[in-house]
Amino acid sequence: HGPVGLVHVDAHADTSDVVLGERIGHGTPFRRCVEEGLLDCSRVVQIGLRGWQVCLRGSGYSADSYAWSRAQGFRVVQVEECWFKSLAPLMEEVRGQMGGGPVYLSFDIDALDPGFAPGTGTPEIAGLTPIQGVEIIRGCRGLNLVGCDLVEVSPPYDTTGNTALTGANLLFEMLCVLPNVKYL
Ligand SMILES: [Mn+2]
Repeated sequence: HGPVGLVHVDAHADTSDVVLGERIGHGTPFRRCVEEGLLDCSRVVQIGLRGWQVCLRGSGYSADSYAWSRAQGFRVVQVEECWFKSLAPLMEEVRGQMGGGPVYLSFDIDALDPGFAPGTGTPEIAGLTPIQGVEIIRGCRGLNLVGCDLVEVSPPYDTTGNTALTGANLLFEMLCVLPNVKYL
């Protein structure tokens, strides 16, 4: 596809250079993507970012992750901009940003509030609601989506199974907005 646009939904930017001494890890993928020329950086949006504890702890994570994102041309929508409102208007803007080029959708379950999805390794309070998650995914309808994922569901922490239920339903929503899906 060449460089793709990216709709990244997450509590964390995942743009660190090195985490706990490792360049390849769950906190570094989008730094590596930029280095490898995989992203059309003016068509990247990161939604739901917070993760204050990780920044303050400073345990190998970078505190300036959002500044680095913005310096690449990413749009950063911190979670405070999402509180108490529908994200349908935001997604209208995102569709304008993405245009008709190829887009990848990456959804980290920890973007949601841990009250809804506690089964994950780095929970952060004050997150998105499942309704907002669905609004984001449905807001991708009409984009040239070329791929998508749902990451960071951790069964050992998911004592009720509710996180898996929510993750599975978000994946179903993604299948419903993928273009060119052959319905059997
Ligand atoms: Mn995350």
